[in-house]
Amino acid sequence: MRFLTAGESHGRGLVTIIEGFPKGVSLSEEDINIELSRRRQGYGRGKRMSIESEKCEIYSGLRNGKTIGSPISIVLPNVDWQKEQSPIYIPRPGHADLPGAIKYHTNDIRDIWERASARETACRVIAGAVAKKFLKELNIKIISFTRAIGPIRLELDIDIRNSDIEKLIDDSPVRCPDNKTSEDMIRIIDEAIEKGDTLGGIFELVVLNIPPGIGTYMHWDKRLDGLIAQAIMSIPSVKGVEIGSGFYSSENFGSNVLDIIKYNKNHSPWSFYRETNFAGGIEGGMTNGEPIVVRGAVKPVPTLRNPLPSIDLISKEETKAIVLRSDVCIVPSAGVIGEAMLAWVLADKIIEEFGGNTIEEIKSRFSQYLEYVRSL
Ligand code: EPS
Repeated sequence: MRFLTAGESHGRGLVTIIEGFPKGVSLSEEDINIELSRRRQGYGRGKRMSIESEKCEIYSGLRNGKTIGSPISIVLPNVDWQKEQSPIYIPRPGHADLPGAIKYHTNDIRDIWERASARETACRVIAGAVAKKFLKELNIKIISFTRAIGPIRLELDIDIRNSDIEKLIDDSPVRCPDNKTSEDMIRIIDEAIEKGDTLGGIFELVVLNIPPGIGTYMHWDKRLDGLIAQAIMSIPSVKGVEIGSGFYSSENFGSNVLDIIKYNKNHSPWSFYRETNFAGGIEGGMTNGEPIVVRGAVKPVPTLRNPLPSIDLISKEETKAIVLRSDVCIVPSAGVIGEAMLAWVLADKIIEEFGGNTIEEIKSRFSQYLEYVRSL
């Protein structure tokens, strides 16, 4: 499978084209709009998000509410479409502005600004919403939450299998399942708002019900951990990706952080299991049957209301970066985008490994494999 996105932040709209998606999966505009509205929320988003309606239109690839195997094209109109766009000559530190202007031989950074905008991540969420419909058929679920905003970090261990967790995450304006930490996170975002500054943080993704053996140790470009890292790192503003307790493990003895293998015929969902999950559910580029855990480190948004020093590309004089409306913190939205990218990678890998053009074929091969794993 692959997906392609097109569109600029203040252009007419965004287009997503999905190729290679199996036939027979039910899909509606509403399924996608729910995910789009999750991306739009989050304490710290700017005014733009209240302007956009985030209602997509499916143009092709569906018949009677089910995919038909042909390319799926989805349009998301921009309410804030601006026909006339003035040139911009002052790049923001941390954005694509300057390297993009040099690359495209221009002093006017408008074209770069418009395409490098995080508006494009709405397309990721659209593709991810479609991938999630596929994963749902296989009972695979992805949950995300905010682990940190700036220096405020959720230190508790989260039992993601607890069914109350999702409600706690959804009820928190910063998508953090602990009330006290949520309040502290909101307080530090308020501090950034007051100072005209911005904040980054860490989102965490957890995949449940994924069997062992998805992915491969055979080739560097097919390893699941590598594919996940690329997909998460490709989200604008993500500057670090961690699988499981990657950085913590690097500071410890192997005997403390390698997940001991256990066996119990009655253990659910599989007889081979681990009591710890430092590996984040991946060993040798493959799932090991434990939940997949991935973290994305997000840098602070580059558009500051209290702008940083920069250089005017025409005069080459020192000046201040341009001040425009901006998000202050996008970490809660980045978690939703991370879910989408992870859903895409997993759906793609499963389709590659279990083959077939229709959901029925894939499901039947997948359940045969589950039966085998459960019989061990
Ligand atoms: C963005 C700047 C802001 C954000 C935008 C990304 O938009 P605007 O310049 O229109 O105020 O809100 O994010 C989105 C539009 C979105 O859908 O997430 C930027 O410069 O990257």
